[in-house]
Amino acid sequence: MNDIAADPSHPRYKSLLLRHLLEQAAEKGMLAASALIAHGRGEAFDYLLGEQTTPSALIATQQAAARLMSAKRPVISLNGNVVALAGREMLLVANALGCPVEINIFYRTPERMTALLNHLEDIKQELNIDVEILGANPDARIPGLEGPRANCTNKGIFSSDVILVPLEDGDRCEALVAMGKFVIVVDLNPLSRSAIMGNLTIVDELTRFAVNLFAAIGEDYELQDIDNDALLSDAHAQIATNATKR
Ligand code: PTJ
Repeated sequence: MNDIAADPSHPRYKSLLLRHLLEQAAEKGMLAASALIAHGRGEAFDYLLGEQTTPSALIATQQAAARLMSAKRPVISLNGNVVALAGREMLLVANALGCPVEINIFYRTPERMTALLNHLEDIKQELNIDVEILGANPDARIPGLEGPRANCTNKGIFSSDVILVPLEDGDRCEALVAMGKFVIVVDLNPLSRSAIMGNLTIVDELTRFAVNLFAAIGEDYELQDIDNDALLSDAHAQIATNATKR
């Protein structure tokens, strides 16, 4: 690890650490070429949100936990950035829920799939947990999408009723909603198509969300009717307040 990323007293320590995790993942061949651009866009929105979980994002996270716990066939969809930044927490959540995770990447290559599977298997061994990792052998397709990004597994994404899709592409999010699934999105950009298309959108940084979600699993949060537009409006208002503060 470089010196700055290793120094917790640095004011930008958390941000540098996440960048460093992505650098390491890129070296292992886990990431899409545009992964760092996507992360940079997220960072920009996180600045505007104040780099902390808003009260409304925390409530949305607790609702995500309640939805996942009450689902018949929950699944967590993982892409390169998510595995790199929060693979460990996502596996812990899946273990607590007793559900599979599915690697479902936008820029699909066999080499990336292998690198991501190996990384998750290493975490599983380290944690000594038994979570099913799907995605290596897709046998179903998401209707309405072209090309490899439609690939999924019948056992996982295809037959799920509630799906957690952090940092999802807007088209695929829309296609999953059209399949009748309850789609939980995590995206720092409240203006993104995924954020708007999802049934429940958590506008928060992925690693903060992952810690909060794990803490909420097993708690007794009552399922509420979700007004996703109101959650997005809260995020817009937070950004507007922060942007006009100085
Ligand atoms: O691994 P792959 O092939 O599936 O590709 C993954 C990426 C993320 C590269 C791909 O899905 C992509 O290009 O995504 P987009 O369309 O750039 O969207 C990423 C969204 O995630 C943007 O709206 C960012 O604001 C948001 N984002 C980025 N980093 C974070 C984030 N949201 C929460 N936490 C983050 N750390």
